[in-house]
Amino acid sequence: MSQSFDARQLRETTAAESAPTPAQFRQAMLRHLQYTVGKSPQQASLFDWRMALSHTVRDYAVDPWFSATRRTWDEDRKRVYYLSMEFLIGRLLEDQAINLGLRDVMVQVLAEFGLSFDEVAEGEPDAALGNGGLGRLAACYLESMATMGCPAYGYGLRYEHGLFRQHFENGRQIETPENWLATDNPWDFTRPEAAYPVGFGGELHDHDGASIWSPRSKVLASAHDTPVVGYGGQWANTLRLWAAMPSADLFNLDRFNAGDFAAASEPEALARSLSRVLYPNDTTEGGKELRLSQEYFLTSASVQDILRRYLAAHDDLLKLPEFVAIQMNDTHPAIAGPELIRLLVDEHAVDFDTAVETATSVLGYTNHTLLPEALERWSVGLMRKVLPRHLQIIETLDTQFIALQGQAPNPVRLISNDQVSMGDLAFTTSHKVNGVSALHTELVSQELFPVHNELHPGRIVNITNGVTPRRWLKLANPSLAALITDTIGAGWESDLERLRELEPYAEDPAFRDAFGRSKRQAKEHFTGWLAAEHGIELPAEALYDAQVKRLHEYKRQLLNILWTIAHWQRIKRDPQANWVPRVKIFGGKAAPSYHMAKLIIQLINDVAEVVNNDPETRHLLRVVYPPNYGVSMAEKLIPAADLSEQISTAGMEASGTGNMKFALNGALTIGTLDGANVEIREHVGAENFFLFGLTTEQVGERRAQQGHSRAALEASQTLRDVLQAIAEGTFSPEDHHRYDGLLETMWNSDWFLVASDFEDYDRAQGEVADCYSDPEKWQRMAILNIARMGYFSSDRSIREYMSQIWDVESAL
Ligand code: 26W
Repeated sequence: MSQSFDARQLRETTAAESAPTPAQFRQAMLRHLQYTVGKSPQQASLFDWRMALSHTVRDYAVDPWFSATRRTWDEDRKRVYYLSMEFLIGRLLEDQAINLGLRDVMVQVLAEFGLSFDEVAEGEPDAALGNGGLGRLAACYLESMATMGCPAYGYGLRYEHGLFRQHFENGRQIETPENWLATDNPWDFTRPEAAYPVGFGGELHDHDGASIWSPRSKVLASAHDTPVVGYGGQWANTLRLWAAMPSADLFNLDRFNAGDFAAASEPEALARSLSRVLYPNDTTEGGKELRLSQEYFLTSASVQDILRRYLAAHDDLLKLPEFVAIQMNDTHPAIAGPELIRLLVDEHAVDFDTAVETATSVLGYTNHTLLPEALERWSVGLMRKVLPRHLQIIETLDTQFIALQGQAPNPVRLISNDQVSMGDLAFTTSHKVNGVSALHTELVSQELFPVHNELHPGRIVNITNGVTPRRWLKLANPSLAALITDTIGAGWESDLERLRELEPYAEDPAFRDAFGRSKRQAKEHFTGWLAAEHGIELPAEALYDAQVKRLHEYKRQLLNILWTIAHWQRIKRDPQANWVPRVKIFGGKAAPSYHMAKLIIQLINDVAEVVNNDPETRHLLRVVYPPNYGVSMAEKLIPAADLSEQISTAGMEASGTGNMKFALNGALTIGTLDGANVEIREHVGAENFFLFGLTTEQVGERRAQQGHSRAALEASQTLRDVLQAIAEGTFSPEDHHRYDGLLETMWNSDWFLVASDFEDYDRAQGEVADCYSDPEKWQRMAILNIARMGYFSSDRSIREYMSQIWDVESAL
């Protein structure tokens, strides 16, 4: 591509039309193998081939990237900036290839060299720059914004080490550092010219009424860009990840000459740690100074970059809201409000109130959790130490917010009990606040921000989560995707509501058979990988029952494993009965400091050890827990599942997105009326969903009942037998008291109502087995689930953000 090539010409061509011929693709790939990787086909390793392939696919990503960037400038379009401490991206090669219409030619050309795409692609490390739901949602949303032609940037941190690797020793989770950057990342474009100093600590000086902040240390934020191509290759956006760089001119010579060597080299130390590692907690904020510094580093570098880009084409900062929308992915970048106000006031002489108004019109805040321990509250002392100027601004915003509440007896404060509430701050400095499912948004308005909601009616809106059908169906489940395209034609990939056209085929035996075959194919693909990677052999003919998500008590993996023990005990009592063979699949990491979650992991592995080696039952029941669950494992596991476990205590799972991925791949859901389960059940039909458990209201009532857990246990012989077996050391013969703490909690507190929901869960699992014993009925329900999941595309979610919050038009 000669530099003089004008990207605009590209706009007309669709990905398909611009797809190269096998000959062109082969020539381009061999060129990269030789000149970029420096290997001949004879010498090339799988790694070399993957590098050559990635660079070849990348070339095709650059053109839509250039043209999108140019068009956005030329047409002075409004841009969306998605600020997130996490982007759980996974692998990029196949995803980008699919969106560029290159997968088929790629697979074909590789085959000519005797290479299978899967073995080449399997070498790519996951970019695991996130913990779970929030991080993966950000990745799905980036891909959907590009597919929708929404001009956007994702801003995040380029952690050297993503989420830890998990392995088990004697059933216990062991964490080891993740090292995705150990080998070249072909999707990374370094942008040394996009670098910004970020200040930390220091003092404030008053200078004729203006507050001057002189930071104690500064660290350079340097940009690394990754193109995010939309489906169809018509548009591509940028994911800009900041890396902390110690830079000479930030070395504090004065402090050094003053003999304060520690302070002098502080920037170095800080720089080395700021983008070193992702915090592995996904529900407890922990109040660590480095975490706050990471959040500010991300936010300040991003807001500086946003203002630089804006001022390159505009000079009136008060018009910022017409051209810039910033979305805060939870409170983690909530310092963006004070940072934007600081820059407008301190560096652009805008008066305070106008700066507040401008910032509020630019910012949006998405809340992803109601868990009290996950709501960030930074101590005033720490905020003053790290960000003295921002604390000053927050104090002023606090005063204004109190004034807004008039004579209210005890007004809500941004600062209370010597802590800054980042949720209240984010709400106050945003023009729109959204929850991530209808039920969750209701609770956000009623439980989390009732006063704010009163004061700012209409500020809270709901935008139910979604998932990208490109990665989670077209990429992860090629046989089902092909069946769908053969049946209703192509196009559903970017218009998922078209799946509705599958409904009549639920009544078509031929289609049901074809669906059955694609499910079996997905199972063989998963079990093949499981055997090769973990030496675990699974029976193909069984109900694959999966619960894969982060380990947390509210997600109730405990309820699942306790039921599994009860099921095992039942089979042992009556082995001749006509049991549906079942494989219980677990997957998920626990935050390293979350001991109860780690104990539940150990219990699952201890039960697996006994059940899988029980000659009486192992042909009817297996428990598998492949370690290191993440995006790439999910892509293999989810298409293979028959049953999706979404069993959280009602009112505690904000939305869930795994629930959507399973249903989209034809798994039926057993679940509570929690998060997006409620809407999934509404869309797929109550008759195609296995519902159980207390509702959110009933949870509140039951928790208020003294001794509710003991009462529930006394009412369930089945559950008591399970706890008895655990207490007797059946699953921990070498340590009978291993689960005493867990049993004690079950009998005396059970905040997550595992005992109260056990019998109803058991009832629902019985219905699952009965239904699965009628394959025709099951397949009909599964096909109707797929057909009615169109709403849960992240394209629909993004369309709602564009119209309800960002006020941005598609450029396509
Ligand atoms: C400060 C530590 C921390 C880190 C991450 C606290 C909280 C988080 C996230 C908000 C946790 C998270 O991932 N929440 C999940 O977000 C998903 C996307 O909206 C939802 O589908 C899940 O229900 C929610 O648990």
